[in-house]
Amino acid sequence: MSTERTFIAIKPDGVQRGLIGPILTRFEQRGFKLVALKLTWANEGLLRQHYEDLQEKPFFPSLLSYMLSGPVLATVWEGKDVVKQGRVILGATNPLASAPGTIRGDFAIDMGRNVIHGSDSVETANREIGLWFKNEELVDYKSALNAWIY
Ligand code: 3AN
Repeated sequence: MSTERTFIAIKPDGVQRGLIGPILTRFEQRGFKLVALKLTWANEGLLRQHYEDLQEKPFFPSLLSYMLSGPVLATVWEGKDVVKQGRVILGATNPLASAPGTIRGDFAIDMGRNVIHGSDSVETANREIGLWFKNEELVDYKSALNAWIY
């Protein structure tokens, strides 16, 4: 069984808008296993590391202040192809290109308030999980549901 993992974060707008429940439900219903979850107010140092590839972009200051504006729900999910599937569940970065049925396609209008983050590759996922979680926060358990999903 796949132990691929991805990092999914509900951004401050998603938390404030009460979208935690509906978003977690989509990952659970798809069959992915939750292995870590915490509500946390990120600091600038963490966000600069998280978005290190975007530091030179003109929108970086507004991205930083958006991500610092409230708590974020940080999660880790496990399962087959979860990195790619997670990106499909999220929808495109620009909500204009996000299909209805995706999280951004259903809940977002503006690229600067696009509700959710998901890792874009297995390598990025491992890096992001390491940034946001300590090893002991990743919970090791057997999901009884897995026998019905794989
Ligand atoms: P994604 O979150 O879909 O992986 P990235 O990593 O390219 O997209 O961008 C990270 C975040 O930066 C996006 N989620 C969005 O909030 C913001 N962002 C990306 N591109 C733009 C842009 N052109 N204008 C404003 N914000 C942007």
